[in-house]
Parts: sequence; structure tokens; C-alpha cells
Amino acid sequence: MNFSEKAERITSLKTQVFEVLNEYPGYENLRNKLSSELDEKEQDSKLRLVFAGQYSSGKSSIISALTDNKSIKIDSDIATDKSEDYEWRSVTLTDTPGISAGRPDHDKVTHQRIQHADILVYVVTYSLFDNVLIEDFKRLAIDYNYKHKMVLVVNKMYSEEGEYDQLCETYLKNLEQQIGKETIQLMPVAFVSSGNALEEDADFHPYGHMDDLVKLLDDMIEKNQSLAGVEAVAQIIATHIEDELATKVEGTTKEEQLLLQRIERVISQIKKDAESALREEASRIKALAKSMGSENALNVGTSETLEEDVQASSELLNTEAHNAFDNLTARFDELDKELDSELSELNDSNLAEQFFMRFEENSSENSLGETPDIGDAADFAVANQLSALLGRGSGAVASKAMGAKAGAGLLKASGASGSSVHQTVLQVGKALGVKFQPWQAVNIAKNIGNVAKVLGPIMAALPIIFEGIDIYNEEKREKKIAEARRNIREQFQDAGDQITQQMKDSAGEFITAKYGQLLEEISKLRRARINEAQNLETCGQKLKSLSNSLREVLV
Ligand SMILES: Nc1nc2c(ncn2[C@@H]2O[C@H](COP(=O)(O)OP(=O)(O)O)[C@@H](O)[C@H]2O)c(=O)[nH]1
Ligand SMILES: [Mg+2]
Repeated sequence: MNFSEKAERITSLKTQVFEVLNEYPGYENLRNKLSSELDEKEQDSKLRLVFAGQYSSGKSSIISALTDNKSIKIDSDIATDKSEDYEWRSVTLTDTPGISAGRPDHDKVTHQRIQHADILVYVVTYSLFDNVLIEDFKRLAIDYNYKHKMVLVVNKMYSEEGEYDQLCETYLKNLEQQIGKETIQLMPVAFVSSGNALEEDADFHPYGHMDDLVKLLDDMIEKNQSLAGVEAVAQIIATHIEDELATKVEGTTKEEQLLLQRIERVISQIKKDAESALREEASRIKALAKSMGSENALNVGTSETLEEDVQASSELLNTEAHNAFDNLTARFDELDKELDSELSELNDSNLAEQFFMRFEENSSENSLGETPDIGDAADFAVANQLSALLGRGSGAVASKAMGAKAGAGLLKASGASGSSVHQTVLQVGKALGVKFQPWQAVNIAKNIGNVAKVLGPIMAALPIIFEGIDIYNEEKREKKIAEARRNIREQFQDAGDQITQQMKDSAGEFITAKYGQLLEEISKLRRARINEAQNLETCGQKLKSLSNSLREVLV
């Protein structure tokens, strides 16, 4: 299933879930909880495409054509003075006033909105870039580092003479000259005429080509839309249904579900903490690289020791990257300890006591004076897993079930008191058939190798960067210095991006392999047990099958 198919399937299942929830009474709580969580999720996961570029280049016209919204203000004068959001497909389009109309207030609004952009759509017209625009463009592409998330649109195509294809070719050549071949190759470019697109019969408008733009935006959205965002919706719905059904099933299964649910929450929280530790370290390195770039850039043309300074910076960045790795290792260790203590706390809870009591004595009465409710073999198997999960030691329950002469104390004795941190986590994994890779095995220091390698190109490029900054001609010299500054900033920024990407790749992989896999196994177990439960009414059965379908999309 590709991204759109997956998204479509999830949307359709979501609709069906709400249809069922609206039809049957008794599930109002679930419905309300689901809608509020999904609303919240939708708000923060939606991609934002911000339209920037020159005033009057046709930003509003393009948005109007895309959304088929005729009420958007379009003017040959400066029409938009504040930014405005429009919904389009799965994303938000943000119209801005644009820049360079001699209105600093507009420039400010535009740049504020740009900071919230996931994708930047930069709109120019057939006259392409002038000096002011090119500065603005480079600032966004390089200083704000949008070059990988930018789409360039050349609008008002029909204003020129010539065949469409030929025009595109000419414009592309000009663009290469104006903003550099390398940058333009990173960036998808669309040549359109949004004015034409607004007219009714598109056949008469060979320069329209809005479909090209739509396709290009689609690709860009697909590439940037984290699948995680869409999958999170499926995850939220399935999990909530499972939680709800867990309260509706009866007997042993109910307590068992509650326990599994509690364990799931504990591990989820640990996983979130691990992820935020990673984010924190990554953004620290990124910020450091960025500030090093700016600092060194400022010294171009004034410092005699720039080369040494750059060298020192790259060494420091190297050290800091390794420190970040050490910090993460320490944090992950702490989280293991936390997981251990949370699980043993749960082990001591009334819920666990009550659950395990059922399996403690298979004759006469248990300590509550009730006749024990001994389940079938499957119940014992799950109880056994739970026992291992909570650090009671695996095997204890099963051996009891087989009638081994074990006192009630055995469960406790083999339990949390004697378990050491990593043992518990490993035991938890073992109980669920998960093999962990130790964090050290995905040593990012190994992956990073030497950050100097990342920074090598900077050093190599320095002589070229500095070439010509000593020339006499003041204007040329200024230009050369500005170019060198930008270059240095860009190099450090790229280095920061590369290092953090490597951090995210390896630590992210570790987090998923460890906690993610645990969660998956627990969720599988819960679902299997709910599926076995026979006592759900019609609505429950329907929800159960929908949540199963959602899970199928998720694998
Ligand atoms: N010739 C031509 N004019 C257009 C096209 N698209 C928009 N315009 C005109 O350009 C002017 C500015 O458009 P607008 O969408 O308000 O630009 P914005 O300031 O970037 O939002 C308006 O008069 C539009 O009618 C086009 O494709 N071709
Ligand atoms: Mg406008």
C-alpha cells in the first residue's frame, strides 16, 4: 500500500467506526474521547504549505485555483496584508502578503508565517528574480535552510510569447544562472498560469498547467508527510477501541486486559521520554552547528585566523557530537531503571495481586475465601507471560498450574525484589519473544565516525571561499564576502543536519527496536485475547473487526 492508499483506507475505516459509534448506545464515552483526540492530532500533524515570494506574483490566485475558492482576495495592487489559512486536501495552505513591496510590515508577517512552514512554495513571475528577490530567496533557501523543502513556481506564463515547452526551457536556464544549478536541481519547479486556471474552460489555456503544480505538490506532500502522522490516527482509533472493549469483556480476561493496559502505558511513557531525550540532544547539536556557522561567517574578511577558527569549531562539534552520544547512553540507562521500578510497582499493586491470586492455588479456596477461577491453558499461558513481564519470574505460574508444590511465597520470592534492572528488561523481552540489541551495538559514535569527515569539505572549500575577498574593487569585494559568509554558514548547517540525521537514524532505530517492539507484542497479545472473548454484543463485535482492520493497515 502506498501513502495515499493507506491514508484513504484509514480515513474510510475511521468513518465506519464513527458510524457504528453513532448507531449504538453505550459507547458515547468512546466516541467523545476519540473525536477530541483525533481533532487534537489533526491540528498538530497537518502539513503547512506557506506561499511566499513577490507581492502580486499570483500567490492568492494560485491558492484560489487550487482550492476552488473564489472569495480569496486577488488584486493587481497589494491585496493581502495579513496571512490567511486555507484547507486543501490533507494540508493547510497559508497565503502571505509576500515581500518586497516596500512594506516592511508585510515582510515581517510573511517571515513570521514562514517560520511555521513545512513546505515553502515560492512564487515568482516570468520576470523571475531581481536583486532584492534573489536575496530573499537565498535567505529562505540557505539561511532558513528550506532548500530541501521548497517548490518554485513560475506564474503568469501566458504573458510571454512562445510555445510553452520552449518557454519552460528558457526560464529554467535563466533560473540556473540566477540561483545556481545546484540549488535549482534540488527544487521542483512548476510553470503555470493561475490566471488562466481560474477561467472556465481549461482547454483554451495551454499555459495553465495547474495540474503539473498539483502533481508536484502532491509528491512533495507525500515525501514530507510523515506516514507516522496518518498512522497515528489509525493507532489512536484502534487503541481506544481495544481499551474500551477490554472493559466490556468479562472474567479473567478483564483483569488481564487491565494489567496489560497498565504495562503498555508504562512502556509508552518510557518510549516518549527516550524520544524526547533524542530530540533534545539532536537539537542541541543542530543549534551548535548553526551558531558556529554564523560566528565564523561573521569573521570573514575581518579575522586573520579564520582557517584555524573553522578547524577549532569542527573539532568542538566533533567532541560535542560524541558527548551527545554519551548523554543519550546515560539517559537510556536511566530509563531502563525507571521501567524496572514502574513495573515492580505495578507488580505490587492490588490489581496484580488479585489477578495472580487466581492462579496461585488450584484447589480449595484462595486467601479471599473465594473458589479460585481457574482458566484454561491459554489463560495460564498469558498469566505466565504477565508474571515474567512484571518481574515475578517466568515459569512460576505454569509450574503451579501443573500442580507443582509451590507455596504462595514463591511468586513473590522470584519477583521484583531480586531482579536487577537490565535483567527485568531482558526478561520482559524474553517473555514476549523480543530480542534486544544493546544500545552500544548501534553505537552512533561508530556511525558518525569522525565529524571532521563531515566538516572536511568545509576545510577543503575554504581557499575557494576566500578567493577574491582581498580584491580592490569595493563592490566586488562586498559581494564576494557575502558569498563566502553564506557558504560557511551553509557548510556548518549541512554538517549539523548530517550529524543529527545520523543520531536520529541510529537512536531512533534503537528506540523502535526496543520499546516499539515491546509495545507491539503487548498490543498483539491484548488483541488476540479480545478476539477470543466471546461475550461482546453486536456493537462490540463490529468495533472489534474495525480495529482489526486498522491494525492490518498498520503492519
Ligand atoms: N497575466 C496573469 N496575471 C495573473 C496570473 N495570476 C494572477 N494574475 C494577476 O496578478 C495580480 C496579482 O495576483 P494575486 O493573486 O493577488 O497576487 P499575490 O499578491 O501574490 O497574492 C492580479 O491582478 C491577478 O489577476 C496569471 O497567471 N497571469
Ligand atoms: Mg495575495
